[in-house]
Amino acid sequence: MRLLFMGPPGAGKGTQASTVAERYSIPAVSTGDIFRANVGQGTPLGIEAKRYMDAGEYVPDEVTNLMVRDRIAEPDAAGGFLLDGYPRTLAQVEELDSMIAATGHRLDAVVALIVDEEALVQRLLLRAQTEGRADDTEEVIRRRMELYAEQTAPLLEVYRDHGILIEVDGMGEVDEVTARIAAALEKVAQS
Ligand code: B4P
Repeated sequence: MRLLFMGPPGAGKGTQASTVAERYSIPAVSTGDIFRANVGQGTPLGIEAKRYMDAGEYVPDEVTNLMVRDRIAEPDAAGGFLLDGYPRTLAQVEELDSMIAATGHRLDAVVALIVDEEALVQRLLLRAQTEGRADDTEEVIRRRMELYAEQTAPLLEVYRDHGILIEVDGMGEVDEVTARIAAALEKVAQS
């Protein structure tokens, strides 16, 4: 399976990705996690990414695309992968299309998690108390939402036109959302 998880900040992408990836025995690749790991290790990529992430801005496409290209070329992704938080811009969509086409495969499904804006802000403010992420302040959260609406939400239409978009209600308990995603993907696996 080659899957994408999309949705605004706090929609539950990272929360759900690991469970779903385990179910299909594919790696869950989160661009946000890779950036954070690099920030933590103080690598040149981390130093560059941190400037953007702390402000709630997207890391430039050329940096992000190269990182994803390298990651999905690794042997564990040969049989499939779940990308969480990528693509986020039209340039990333185009780049991903060419990466996948070069391997002779195609995307199986794009799962979009739908959650009310106020619930998103509350989830992220709660996470701020437990994890202390630099980009989980209310001001930065609002900027991330704005950027999502401007640059990423329109991408859903691209995947809808390709007939591979699955919209899932992301409200409610984590387990309930997991069950909804599993039911939707089961249909894809059977088709
Ligand atoms: P991400 O790490 O992708 O951050 P995110 O959008 O907040 O999603 P995340 O996966 O962490 O949170 P989730 O919704 O699961 O990106 C961070 C930054 O990295 C971006 O702002 C950008 O700067 C950069 N970046 C990443 N990818 C990029 C790209 N492709 N291009 C350019 N820049 C990029 O969960 C949020 C919280 O909600 C958690 O605390 C969770 O416990 C809680 N939660 C989840 N489901 C819940 C539920 N059902 N009920 C209650 N709480 C729930």
